[in-house]
Amino acid sequence: MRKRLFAAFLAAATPAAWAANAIKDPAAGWDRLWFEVLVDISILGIVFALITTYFIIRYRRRSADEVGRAGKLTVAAAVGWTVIPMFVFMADDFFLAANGWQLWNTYRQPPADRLEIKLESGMYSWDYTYPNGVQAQNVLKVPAGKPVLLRMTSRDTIHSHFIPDFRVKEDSMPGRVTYLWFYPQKPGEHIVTCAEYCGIMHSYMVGKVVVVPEAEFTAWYAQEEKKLAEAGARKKGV
Ligand SMILES: [Cu+2]
Repeated sequence: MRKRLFAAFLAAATPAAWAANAIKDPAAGWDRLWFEVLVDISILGIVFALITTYFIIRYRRRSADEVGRAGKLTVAAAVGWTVIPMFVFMADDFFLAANGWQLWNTYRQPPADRLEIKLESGMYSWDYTYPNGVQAQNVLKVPAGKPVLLRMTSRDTIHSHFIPDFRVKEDSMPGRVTYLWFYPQKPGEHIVTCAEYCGIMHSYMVGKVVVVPEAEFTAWYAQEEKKLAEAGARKKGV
């Protein structure tokens, strides 16, 4: 565990490695950034707590009738005590913000080799359309090992497609096409939920991403395509 944390910390310390990883897997990038936030606020918190503790002990009242005799701070000292801690905080804030910005920009350039699926959200369901025309509601089946991009819009109000396990969330709204992408690496199920209050049934607007081995996906995909073609032919009366 400690080894893994240390490895994550080292990876976080090199922005180039960070950006390269983010392209492969945005979730890992966001996790690393969050880890960095935790490390930074812990260090800052401990440093400030130690300084405060030292002052409390050093300048404590030693007898009941002791009167303080602190001299007045010079202007330079007063400014120093205000500005230096402020810059320590701000430097870290800017550092984290810059890393977040870099990660976001990298994330907004999805890999070319991807499965692109259309999503129309509506009160209260997620309606997916695969490149071959196959449609699915609330359950998005995808192959393991391939980045998946959702091109999203909405037929009624603003929804937000949130997949916590993949650390991605993006609004879908009428009259506009937005996107998000994620990288499912191994088979499993991941919850999808609406993260934008969209009406009284908002909390029931859940679905899931089902990641299956590539061969299983390919077979399912072809079978669904065949069913779709057959249904189309029946409609035409062929
Ligand atoms: Cu919704």
